Formats: sequence, C-alpha cells, structure tokens
Amino acid sequence: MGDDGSERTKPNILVTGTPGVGKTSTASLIAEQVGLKHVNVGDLIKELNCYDGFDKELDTNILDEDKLLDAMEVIFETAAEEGQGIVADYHACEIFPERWFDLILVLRTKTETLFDRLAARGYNEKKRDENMQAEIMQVVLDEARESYTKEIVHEVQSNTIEDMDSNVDRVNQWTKQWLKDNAD
Ligand code: DAT
Repeated sequence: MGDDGSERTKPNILVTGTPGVGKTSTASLIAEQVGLKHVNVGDLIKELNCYDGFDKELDTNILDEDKLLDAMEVIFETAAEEGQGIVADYHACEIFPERWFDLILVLRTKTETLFDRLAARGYNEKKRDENMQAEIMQVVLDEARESYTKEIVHEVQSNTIEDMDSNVDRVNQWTKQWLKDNAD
C-alpha cells in the first residue's frame, strides 16, 4: 500500500460523529490520557479561515477543503517526523485521506440526550432537527464505513460520562496494542 502510515511510530485517531455527540470532549481526554496531539478540525478551519463563500440556503460557511487539507497535511507530516500521534475531531470523515488514520471512532448519542445538548448549545429548532435526524439516520457512521476499511471503524455510545471514560480507556488499550504491533 506504500504510504499507508506504516512509518508512523504513534497512531493517528479520528473521533467523528454528529455535532454534540462529544467529539471534542472525548478527543481532548484521549490527547491527555493517551499522549497524543489534539487537532480540533473545526477550530482549525476558523483559525485559518478555510472558507470559500457562504451558503445562504444552508445558513453556513462553505468549507475550502483544499486549504484545510493542505494545512492538515503539514500538521500530520510534522507530527510523524517528531514521533507524535494525532487525535483529530470533526463531524465528517470522508474528506480526509484514508492513509492519515489508524482508528476511526464514531461516537453515537441517543436522540433525547442529543436534543438536550444541542438545545444547551443554543442551536435553533431547524439546526437541532437536522442534526438529530442525521444522528438517527447514522449518516456519519455510514460515511465512515464507506470511506475506511471496516476493521478500523469503531462505533461507540457517548451518552454518559461513564461512556466517555470507557471510550477513552478503550482507545488507551487499543493504542498500547498498536504500539506493540508496530514496534520495530
Ligand atoms: P462535539 O464535539 O461532538 O460537538 P462536545 O464534546 O462539544 O461535542 O460535547 C457537547 C456537550 O455535551 C458538552 O457540554 C459536553 C457534553 N457531553 C459530550 N459527551 C458527553 C457524554 N458522553 N456524557 C455526558 N456529557 C457529554
């Protein structure tokens, strides 16, 4: 497969799922407890102004994918050169090159719980409904299964703090195994 990440000494992980499922909270705990560099892709997009106009109908900025991916490529290359692994979080996963990631963690949340979180975030009814519908239809999970080898796609529940802790533990265990399997 060539440039498939076999030269990495630490794994790269993507935490994905519908807005509000707990990606950023989970990814920052993973970064802390597993010792990976956290890349919050949403924040990166804002920081680097990776926009290509505004979609009036969808009431949202249009993502400049090329600009984002170019910037991320540098971040991933630099991390690999420095022997660092990355835990990235974003609400989509198909835009990234497959070779970047060793594990795709898809967080799932019950509809009622997601409703409360999106309401607390101040999303209006339309935005709340769209996101809840996407979660019910498992849009991001299907996208992950279509975009990556199925062995690396892990679907986990993210309803409670206990779920979050268990997901972080699981990633910790998985990383230890990955390090053993990939030791020289
Ligand atoms: P995302 O990055 O997916 O949009 P977040 O990490 O910002 O989500 O979390 C949204 C809110 O929900 C935030 O207040 C933390 C809370 N939360 C997330 N995951 C949770 C979980 N598993 N248990 C309890 N609260 C959670």
